[in-house]
Amino acid sequence: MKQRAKQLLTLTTLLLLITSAQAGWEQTNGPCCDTIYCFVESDTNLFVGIENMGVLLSVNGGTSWTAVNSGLTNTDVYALAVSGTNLFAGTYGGGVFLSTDNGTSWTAVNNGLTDMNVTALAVSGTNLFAGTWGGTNSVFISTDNGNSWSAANSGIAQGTNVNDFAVSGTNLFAGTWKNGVYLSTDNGTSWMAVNNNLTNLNVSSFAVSGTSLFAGTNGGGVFLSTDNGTSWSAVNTDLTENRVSSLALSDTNLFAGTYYGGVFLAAGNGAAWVAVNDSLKDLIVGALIVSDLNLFAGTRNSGVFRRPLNDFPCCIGKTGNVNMSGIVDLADLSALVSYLTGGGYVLPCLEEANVNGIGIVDLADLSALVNYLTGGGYVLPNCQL
Ligand SMILES: [Ca+2]
Ligand SMILES: [Ca+2]
Repeated sequence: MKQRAKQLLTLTTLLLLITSAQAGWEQTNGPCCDTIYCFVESDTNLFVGIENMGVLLSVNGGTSWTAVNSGLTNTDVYALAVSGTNLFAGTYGGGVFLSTDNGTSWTAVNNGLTDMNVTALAVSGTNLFAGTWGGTNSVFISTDNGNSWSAANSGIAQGTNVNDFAVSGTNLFAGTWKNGVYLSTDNGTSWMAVNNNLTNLNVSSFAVSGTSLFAGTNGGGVFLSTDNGTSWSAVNTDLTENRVSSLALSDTNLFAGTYYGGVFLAAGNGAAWVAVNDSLKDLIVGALIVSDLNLFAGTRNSGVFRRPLNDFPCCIGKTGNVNMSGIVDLADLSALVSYLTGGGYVLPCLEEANVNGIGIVDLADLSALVNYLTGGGYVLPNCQL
C-alpha cells in the first residue's frame, strides 16, 4: 500500500508539473490598469505605451516594468517606434517625443507638426512617418529624426484618421478609420486608396510577412492581400470576434488581438483561427508584440500578459501540412521524406508532421501522406491537442 501511495504521489506531482508547464498566459508585474495601445522593442529593451501612463520599459523580457516618463509632458501614448538609437513616442495631444537614451528622458519634436494627436508612427529607411487623428493632414514625414515635419498626405481624404502603418519594402501602407488602406510607393509623396474587396474600412492594424500583408479591422476581422493591397480577401475562418485591434506574426503563426475576444491564432499562413486565451484574465486586447521567445498582449484593464511562443499549438485543423505552408501537397511529402531520411529538413511543427496522429513521426506517417496525395482515400485526422 505504501508503494502504491508513493506511486500516486509521483503521478500527482508529474501531473502538476505538466499542468504548470502549460499555464498559458502569465500576467506580468507591471503596467496596470489603463488601455495599452502599443509595444516596441529595441535590442533587449521592451517598451509599452499606455493611456495616461506614458511609457514603461522592461529590460528583462517583461518580468518587471519601470515607468520612463521624464520630459514626457503628455502621457497618452498611442504609438512607439524605433530608429537606430532613437525612440519615438506618439501622444494624443502632445505630438511626438524623442528619447535617445532608452526612455530615460524625452524631448518634444513637433516643429511643423500641425496635428498633435499622433496615433501611428513608422520608420522606413531614414524617413519617419506620423499618422494623426482628428486633424486635417493625416500623415506627416520627417527626414531628420523628428527635428522637422511636413505634411505628406497627397491623395488622402482630408480629415482621415490613421490607426497604423505598415512598411513592406518600398511600399508604405496607412490603415485608417473609415477610409480603409492607403498605399504610397514614393515615401509618402502621394497616396492612393487600395480597398478592393476590403469590406470593412476601419483598419486598426497590419502585419507583414514576405509578400503577404494582413490587415486587422474593427468589425470585419482580418483581411489578406498578396498583391500590395490591389485586392483583399477575408481570412476569418472560425474567428469568433471580428473587432481586431492588433496583429503579430511569429514565423507562420499569425496572432490577432481583439476587443472582448482575447487573442486568436491562425497557424500556418491563414489556417482556421483558434482562441488561445488560457489564463488570459482580460479579453480586451489593445496591442500585441512578439519579442524574443514570447508573445505579449497588452490589455485594457489588467496590464501586460506574456506567453511563451512554444506554448501555442502549431497544428490546427487537419494534420499533414508538414511544411506549414500552403495546402497539403507534394512539397509536404518532400519535406517529410527529407526529415525521415536524415536529409536535414527541420519540422516547423511536430504535431503537423504526425500525419496519422498516432505515436511519433515515422514511416507510417509517410504512408498515410502518400495515400492521401495519390487519392488512396486516406482521411487526414484532426490535430491531437
Ligand atoms: Ca504544405
Ligand atoms: Ca505517426
